[in-house]
Amino acid sequence: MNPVGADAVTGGADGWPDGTFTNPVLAGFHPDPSVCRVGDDYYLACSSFEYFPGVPLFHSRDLVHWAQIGNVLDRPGQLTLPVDMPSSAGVYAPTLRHHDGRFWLIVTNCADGGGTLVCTATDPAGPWSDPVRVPGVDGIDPDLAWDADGTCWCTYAGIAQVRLDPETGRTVGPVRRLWSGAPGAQAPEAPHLYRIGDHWYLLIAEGGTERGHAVSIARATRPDGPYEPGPANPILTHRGTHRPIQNTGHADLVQGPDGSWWLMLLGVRPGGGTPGWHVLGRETFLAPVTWVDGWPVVGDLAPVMPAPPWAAHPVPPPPVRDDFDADRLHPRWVSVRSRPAEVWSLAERPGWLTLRARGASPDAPDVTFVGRRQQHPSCRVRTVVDPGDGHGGLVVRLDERHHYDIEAGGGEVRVVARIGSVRSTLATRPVGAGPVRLGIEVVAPAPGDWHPAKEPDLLRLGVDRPDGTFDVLAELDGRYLSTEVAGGFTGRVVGMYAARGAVAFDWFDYEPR
Ligand code: 6LW
Repeated sequence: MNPVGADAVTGGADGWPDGTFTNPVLAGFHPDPSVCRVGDDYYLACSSFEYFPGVPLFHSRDLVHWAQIGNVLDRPGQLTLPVDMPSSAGVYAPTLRHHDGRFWLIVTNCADGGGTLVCTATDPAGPWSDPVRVPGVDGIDPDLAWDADGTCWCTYAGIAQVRLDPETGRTVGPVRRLWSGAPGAQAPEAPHLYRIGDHWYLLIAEGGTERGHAVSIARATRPDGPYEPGPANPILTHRGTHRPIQNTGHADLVQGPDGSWWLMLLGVRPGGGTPGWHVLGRETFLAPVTWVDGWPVVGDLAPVMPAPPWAAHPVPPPPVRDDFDADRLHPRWVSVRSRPAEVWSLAERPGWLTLRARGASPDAPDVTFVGRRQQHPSCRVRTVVDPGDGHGGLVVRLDERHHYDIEAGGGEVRVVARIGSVRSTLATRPVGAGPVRLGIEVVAPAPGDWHPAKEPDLLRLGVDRPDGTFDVLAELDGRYLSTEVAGGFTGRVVGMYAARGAVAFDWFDYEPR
């Protein structure tokens, strides 16, 4: 199968509304996508940083519609994220590949001396193996590629490369520098190596994961080089443009069901005035690739894209409500650093999620928290919380130092904002004993409603009154829960927490608006 020279991808086919699809294909904090194809099925993994379980794993039949089927690192024995690790440390960019009947995932845990780890699975939904450590790979963004004689090459940020026995984690021979991208560009990283036609192609990101981010390519006739840079690097960047998708980089190549080529990459959608704030983290986008004279050329990347020439395989959207009636949490629910069995239960009060406080607020690195990624610019979140003798509620968090909370306990509901070193209680409302309906509404501004200091969005935190109206206790500027303010590599996560005692939640609604 030598796809070099395949035609441009145009036109629509079955099941695509208006002959288009929408980018991002995986909205919200899903950065550093790595994708592999097995027959008609595609699998995708991304970074997870301080969240447990780590490395969410998705399945698709059409590269556009993805459903989460698990997490690679979902047992404490596979992933230690110590309480003193900083946010945005932890689990960095994975590479997911299928080789010799097994799925292989190589990834870096930047916390706890974990370093480079390899896990394998026969079923990508799990269970995944305990990690094999790779002490000889001392860098982020490891990639795995096998040549025809079965030699495994591990290529990582730098761009460096070493041969590897992935079964044992032992490296073989010296580490060699392969390429450093454009002269003077920062952070050559995110390498992926592919055998395509007569060449080995080395795809990298450079320029840093911020507005200067770019994708470049080089090729060689052997996996270990020497590498010849592409004639038109970078092959993708949105730097210096007004395009709504920015920071484009960290990409992986994949072939569609018709043999055409596609790039899955990260990008962000900044909002508000200048300099622009992105609040949903780095998201996963899909762009078409054609080949010209043996080099990949990336097509237009936009929020609305021409449908690919194969049938759509939509997946049902996740239900608005999780009523906590199942005996396990869906893989989309994440916690901060760890989720030991003693801090949460679906059985203690059947039909409710019970959380038991460790850290005394969302400021604490060991806060007992169960949440999900905010995936839509505008959305509506609701829960019923029974604080009992404790305190707990809803939080939208970027990290420990940047979050907005609405908390019930002690006969009242209060809204607390933490922005850097400033922490303030903004409103309180007396409520009776027993369960309370708490809510958060995130409202992105209407298009055209712009001024230079305009906020990217507004967050309204409040209480549902018995008559069904939403009593807003505080309306807050969303920029303080953005990456440009908080820093780091993640995005917004919204969920439930316990700050004191045992707090129970009857259900949780997340509804795109
Ligand atoms: C990742 C690097 C990057 O390891 O950001 O955007 C780092 N790319 O490749 C953290 O996601």
